Amino acid sequence: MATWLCLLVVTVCGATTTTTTTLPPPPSSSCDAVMSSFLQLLNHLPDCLPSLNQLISIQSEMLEIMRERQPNTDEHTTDESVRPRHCQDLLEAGDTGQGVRLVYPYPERPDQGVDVYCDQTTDGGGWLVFQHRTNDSNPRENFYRPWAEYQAGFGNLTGEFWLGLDHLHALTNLSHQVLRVDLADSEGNRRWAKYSTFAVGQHGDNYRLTVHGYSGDAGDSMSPHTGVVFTTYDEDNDGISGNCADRYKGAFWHHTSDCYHTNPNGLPLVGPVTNFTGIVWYHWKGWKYSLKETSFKLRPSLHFQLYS
Ligand SMILES: *[C@@H]1O[C@H](CO)[C@@H](O)[C@H](O)[C@H]1NC(C)=O
Ligand SMILES: *[C@@H]1O[C@H](CO)[C@@H](O)[C@H](O)[C@H]1NC(C)=O
Ligand SMILES: *[C@@H]1O[C@H](CO)[C@@H](O)[C@H](O)[C@H]1NC(C)=O
Ligand SMILES: *[C@@H]1O[C@H](CO)[C@@H](O)[C@H](O)[C@H]1NC(C)=O
Ligand SMILES: [Ca+2]
Repeated sequence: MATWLCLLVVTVCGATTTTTTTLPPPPSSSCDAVMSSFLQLLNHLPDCLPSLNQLISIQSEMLEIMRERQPNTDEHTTDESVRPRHCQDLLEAGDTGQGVRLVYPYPERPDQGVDVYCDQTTDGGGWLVFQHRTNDSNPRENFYRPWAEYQAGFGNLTGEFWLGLDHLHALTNLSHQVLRVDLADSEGNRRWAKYSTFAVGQHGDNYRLTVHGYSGDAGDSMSPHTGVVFTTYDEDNDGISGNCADRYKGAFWHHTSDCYHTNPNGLPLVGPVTNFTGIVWYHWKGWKYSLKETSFKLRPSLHFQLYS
């Protein structure tokens, strides 16, 4: 105890006071030497006191800061370091509301906010919706759009929309993400698919898709698309002769075997159709059925990364 106190006094006085010019040398390992240093130091204690007070106040400030850094205690702060990066951050900060929210997914541009749609009710919440089709929209949004618009995003966040490939890359590059797809047919049936890994590459690599780890009841129509890049009617990256996005009227990560197993950005047809241009999830309804609703959403797979 005495040794500890002695070391503390030496540290504090040595580090922060300039008035004590006659400090003894650092205590040796011998207990006697330590004790004698301590006794000498007692003479300097009045000089030490302001420093000790300073130390104590610094310590309590640090404790305060550490408390503030704990999750869930800093709800409505505008501190840059705790700005929400996606919908899961908002949920953990206590914002359980469904709807449009501002998030900051660009670490290199911390002030760039992006409006997104948060789904805080499905499957535990925390989902950031990046694609939505529904025939409740009147009129239907046009999804037959060029490359530049698929990069930047389009549509109405409270109706039908595509969030945009640049935002998707930023969001999936922050940390590992899970993909969830919710589907509805015109008879009122609903199905879902979830993928434990989902990432969208950078612009220079044409937003290459990584998706695997299926679970759900809709069937796995997404993992056949893993490893391929994005194609629109005016930007053909699909690796087959002809353009899949033009042929099937839907921009997507088209693959080289049959173009697609899901075509969520296809024409807004509803129900059974005679061609292959609809909003398709092959493993549920086959090629010739256009879904009434689709919703693609992402969420961090490791929640502890949120406050790293
Ligand atoms: C977006 O969609 C909602 C719901 O369909 C509608 O109320 C709103 O007016 C739309 N906003 C725009 C700008 O079209
Ligand atoms: C983010 O992107 C960089 C460069 O493209 C890559 O090296 C890194 O693995 C990505 N991180 C995640 C979590 O996807
Ligand atoms: C949506 O599709 C259903 C058929 O499943 C149809 O009855 C309904 O009128 C459509 N709604 C709109 C707004 O077009
Ligand atoms: C596909 O069929 C639907 C009707 O089922 C029609 O509206 C659409 O124009 C057709 N698309 C093409 C490319 O033929
Ligand atoms: Ca091609």
